Amino acid sequence: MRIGFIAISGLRVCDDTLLRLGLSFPSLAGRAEQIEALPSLGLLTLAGMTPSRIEVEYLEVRDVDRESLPTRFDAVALSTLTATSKEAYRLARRFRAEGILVILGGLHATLVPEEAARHVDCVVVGEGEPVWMELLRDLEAGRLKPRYDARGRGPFDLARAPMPRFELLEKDRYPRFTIQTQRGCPLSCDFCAASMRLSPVFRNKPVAKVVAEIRRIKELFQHPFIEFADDNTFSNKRHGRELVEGIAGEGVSWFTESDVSLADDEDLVRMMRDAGCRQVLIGFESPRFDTLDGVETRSNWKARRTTRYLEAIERIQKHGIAVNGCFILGMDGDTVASFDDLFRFVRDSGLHDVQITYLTPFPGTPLHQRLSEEGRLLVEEASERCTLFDINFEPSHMSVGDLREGYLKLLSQLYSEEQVQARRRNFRLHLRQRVRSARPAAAPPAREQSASPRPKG
Ligand code: B12
Repeated sequence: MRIGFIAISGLRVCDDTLLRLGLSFPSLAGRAEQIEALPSLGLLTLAGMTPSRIEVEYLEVRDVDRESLPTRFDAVALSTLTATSKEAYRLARRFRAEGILVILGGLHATLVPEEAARHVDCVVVGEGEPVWMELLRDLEAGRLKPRYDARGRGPFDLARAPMPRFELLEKDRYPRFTIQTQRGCPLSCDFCAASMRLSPVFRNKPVAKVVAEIRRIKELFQHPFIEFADDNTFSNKRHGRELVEGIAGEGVSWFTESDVSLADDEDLVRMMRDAGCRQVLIGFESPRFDTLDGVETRSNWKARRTTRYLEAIERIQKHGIAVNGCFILGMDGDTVASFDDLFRFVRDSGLHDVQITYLTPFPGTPLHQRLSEEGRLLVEEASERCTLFDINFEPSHMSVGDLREGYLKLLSQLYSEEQVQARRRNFRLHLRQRVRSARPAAAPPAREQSASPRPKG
């Protein structure tokens, strides 16, 4: 039996103007280049769970319509996100035409399994691990089922997480590697289409397993930079400390995502820096309480934190960890004044990096359901527009045109050389102050010493 683990690679933006504009900014183009090459950890993880009697390969397809199709597999495991789901369906049709079984999984298949089932032989809903061994047995026995739903089996225990098959990756192709240290999120934002949709329960992976994965990557690749494929690495501070203590000795540089409560624990932030953390991405979403009011559905947590955003950014960056602040434009509380408000906030916050995206109604989320019920989706089935950089809904206090123009203008302002240099200069100041404050106070020159009376005895 031979299985191909196939990921659809590359970033996606439908709006050509935005794409061209975005790529015209060196700092944005640089970031895009760094991240778009990230491999599919989901597929490498399932490959790691696949018994050695089954031959496995990991491949990436960028152009699903034109690239030649590897036909040496009995079955392919396809992973897809909403933005590339239609491409995945076209790719599935090509494999099936060759008599190759297509198994589809991932966030989009989990969010809309009925739609996915129309295009493939088998859909896996939820996390892959809880059903993968059963699926393989069925596959080998020629009785693959059309659907395997992991959600009814409870959250996968990350203490049983397999070692992802990093060795399947092509050498020298990946500037960065992803490792996952947790799944789920204690928060519940109505727009979120990330890991909490696979299984809402927040869980941490044992630190020893994370360290083992880092060591595996170090064995295979020179000076790897690690991106934690987490939604909220440090929402559990106690585990966060254990994690940082565990990876401190590994000598790797890393990046992760966490919520703003990270700033509540400066000791942890200091430990993170010493353990190689270079940047954290924080979903601030909006600096305005009114705009965020009700978005986090459990305790309105994000809205209630807006007043402490500036202090939080300072508390993290002063320890030498760059903050990449993420903001969403087009939420119901936003008006045409929100663009300039955000520009001023970012400028005055000292943020080292910033990412702005459009509110995106991913199918299967409460936001999508609400906007659909309100008749505010522009095109119901436009999954290809779920890129975070394309508009697929009617904003409440401005037109689609206002939102797009405001976004493009803000992007040009935020990524102007002047603003990028200002952010970098400000952050370098932090680094210098940090080095200075870390340096032990110099002893007064000898001459002076004689002036002070010698201590007794
Ligand atoms: C790393 C990452 C990337 C990487 C790698 C993507 C990849 N192929 O995995 C890169 C940088 C390439 C990327 C690109 C994009 N990303 Co991205 N990315 C992430 C991130 C940070 C982590 C994903 C991850 O590695 N998770 C860990 C693994 C273990 O989980 P998993 O992939 O879900 O796999 C599990 C299950 O889903 C399932 N499974 C997955 N695949 C399969 C396949 C089979 C056959 C089976 C049985 C099971 C299965 O089993 C796995 C184990 O349980 C997430 C945020 C998040 N935390 O989810 C955003 C995220 C997934 N990205 C997102 C988006 C929008 C994009 C882009 C569209 C952005 C753009 N405009 O270009 C592109 C699309 C790229 C593409 N070609 O599809 C959204 C997707 C939302 C959605 N529902 O579609 C997320 C959730 C971020 C967000 N804030 O909303 N991304």
